[in-house]
Amino acid sequence: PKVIFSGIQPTGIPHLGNYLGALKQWVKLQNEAAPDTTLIYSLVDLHAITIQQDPDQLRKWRKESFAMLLAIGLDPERSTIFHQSHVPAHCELMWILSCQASTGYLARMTQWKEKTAGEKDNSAKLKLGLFSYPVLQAADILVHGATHVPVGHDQAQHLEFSRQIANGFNTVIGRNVLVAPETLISPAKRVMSLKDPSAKMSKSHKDAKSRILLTDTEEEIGEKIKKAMTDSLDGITYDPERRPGLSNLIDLLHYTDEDASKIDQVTIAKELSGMPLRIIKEKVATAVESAIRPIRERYQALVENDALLNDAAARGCEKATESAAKTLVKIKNAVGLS
Ligand code: AQP
Repeated sequence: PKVIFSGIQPTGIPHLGNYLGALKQWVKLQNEAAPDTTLIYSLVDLHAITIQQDPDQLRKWRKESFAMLLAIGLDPERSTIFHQSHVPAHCELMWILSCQASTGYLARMTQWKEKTAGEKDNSAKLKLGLFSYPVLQAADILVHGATHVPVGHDQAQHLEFSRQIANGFNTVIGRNVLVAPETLISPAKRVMSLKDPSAKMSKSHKDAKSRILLTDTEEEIGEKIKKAMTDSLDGITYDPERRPGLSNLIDLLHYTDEDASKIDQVTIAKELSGMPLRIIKEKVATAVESAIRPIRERYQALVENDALLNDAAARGCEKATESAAKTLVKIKNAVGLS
């Protein structure tokens, strides 16, 4: 049977990129899963602290992110939804895998290179946790024996690392203890920043207008899309290379509008040609608002309900602890720790 695992960092309210690139697919997988498929979704708070966080802010984000996972349609009875730090087996496996992981391989990770660019001569500032992040990510996946991991395009390289570490570990041990998971890349492309369409939409970017949060009001969505960066070329064409801002808006229409989802982006651009950009932006804003509205409304009710959130988190912790223990015992046994 399939075991599906994925995670999201509780580093802010999830944005449209997180939703279209990952969370929407989590819900679809849940709703279409065979009865014997296990679904495990984690709020990876230990990953969140690889960057300095304010403790009160992090506490708030953990709760809000949990509420958001329920608001998008995850069902805590069907799926295991939990805070990573509640299940110590993730860290235990991480240590065991760290003893196999190659530092050369980790140093070549794009995310490490990007996040540390400019700091190379200042090793006191380069943190071990950020460097070994992919090992913890591998542990998250492998400790549950995940067979399938749905992620956005930007995570493909880390997933390849998890596969390699699983295969490497099995080779050293001489038998298949760990499952090398398959990557399920989300059908949606990367959603780009509304302010700098060469960068992905991100929770941590300093300009809040660069992203649409799943809690944004209709007015906020309209305003952000109205101000989204496009270009001054004539006409409406779908050309992500030369016209990344406009193409990002066409992508958003494709992923959020019922009719536009049935045709490809080049055809959408043809249908829109002749319309003023202002009208196109209004169409995009309307489609995004109708995709987000039900989520926002459910979220508002859930985030107030501490009892429900605490119960769901406790239930998730219990189920995840049980799932992780099964693999951890086999691994400890394989390396001589039991
Ligand atoms: N812009 C994006 N387009 C499509 N998918 C995206 N994901 C993130 N940004 C986009 C996918 O969301 C899932 C959870 O991401 P994460 O919480 O691990 O954070 P991240 O990938 O580091 O991106 P964020 O949200 O922008 O956070 P910060 O700013 O803190 O780095 C992943 O499956 C990811 O692929």
